[in-house]
Amino acid sequence: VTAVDATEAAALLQAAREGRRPALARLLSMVERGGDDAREAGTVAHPLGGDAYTIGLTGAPGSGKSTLTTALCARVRRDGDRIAVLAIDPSSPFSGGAILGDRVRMGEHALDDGVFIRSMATRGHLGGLALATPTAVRVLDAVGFPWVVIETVGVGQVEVEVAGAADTVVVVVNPGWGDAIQANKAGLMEIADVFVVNKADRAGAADTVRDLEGMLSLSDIEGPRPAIVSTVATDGSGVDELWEAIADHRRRITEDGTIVERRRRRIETELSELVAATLAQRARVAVDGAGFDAAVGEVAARLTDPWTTVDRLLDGSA
Ligand SMILES: Nc1nc2c(ncn2[C@@H]2O[C@H](COP(=O)(O)OP(=O)(O)OP(=O)(O)O)[C@@H](O)[C@H]2O)c(=O)[nH]1
Ligand SMILES: [Mg+2]
Repeated sequence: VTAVDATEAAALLQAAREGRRPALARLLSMVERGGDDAREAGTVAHPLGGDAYTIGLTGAPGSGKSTLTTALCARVRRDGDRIAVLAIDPSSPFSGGAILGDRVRMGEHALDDGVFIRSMATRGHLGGLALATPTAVRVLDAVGFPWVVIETVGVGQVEVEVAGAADTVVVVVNPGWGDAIQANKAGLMEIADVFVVNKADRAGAADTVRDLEGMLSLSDIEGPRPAIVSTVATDGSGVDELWEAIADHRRRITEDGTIVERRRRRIETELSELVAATLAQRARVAVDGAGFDAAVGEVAARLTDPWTTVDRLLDGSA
């Protein structure tokens, strides 16, 4: 893979803005690779963004997130708006199963220029998902998608954080004893702006709604209560209501101004993470791989402490 320079990134972005999908796909691959490539893509995109509205969609594996997202795409297309979907780190990124599954499920939109769907897997490099996602959104924003859905599995701290860093956060649960409790444990209660009880064609949906209401009334989360919507994603039931709930939330945070605060906090988190990743990278470069390993060995052997070592690593990196 060859590095892409700033002129090339700008040319790719221009082409993507003119509707050329291969150019957009290449930009997102740059973001996935991280490092300098991600920086080039993000740098050209950043000044052109700011108009996209982001929806985070998270929940247990198999709860119907992708099916719901497909239904939401259809809903958005009825209004004539364009929509992009980032399916982050699908459960089995390398088997091809999840990605292929997403394609098949989202197949009804495959020929629609107004819908762009992309799976992203960024495990293993510095900053990973937490850094790649905001920059991928930046690119889609700059390309002119007014709606961007970020789908993550609601398991694992980073996945929950990534979906939680959206303008409206939708948490998907299913009927069944304990699903709401699991969502609570995974930290999804705190981030939800809208709850969806999907697979409402199965027994127990009303009980799950009650569980959620009960938990919400016991919680000490500030601000208005999240809406709870029941859906059957496979036949589209409840999807209009879900879209209404998202639109209501958007109206509310726009009117009371909290959207500005949300977006600022997001940038704050991103900057902290970027500083940490940049410093970690510099420290490693300053001492080369063997030097870093040697530093690890010295701390492990208690020849020195971690703080002194960090000072030394960063001193050499200025
Ligand atoms: N009965 C029923 N099945 C559903 C419903 N929504 C989705 N499914 C099915 O549930 C399965 C999982 O759906 P997905 O949309 O792939 O779920 P997901 O949450 O995106 O899954 P991961 O991305 O793998 O975590 C599929 O077989 C869907 O057809 C629903 O409302 N009712
Ligand atoms: Mg999915």
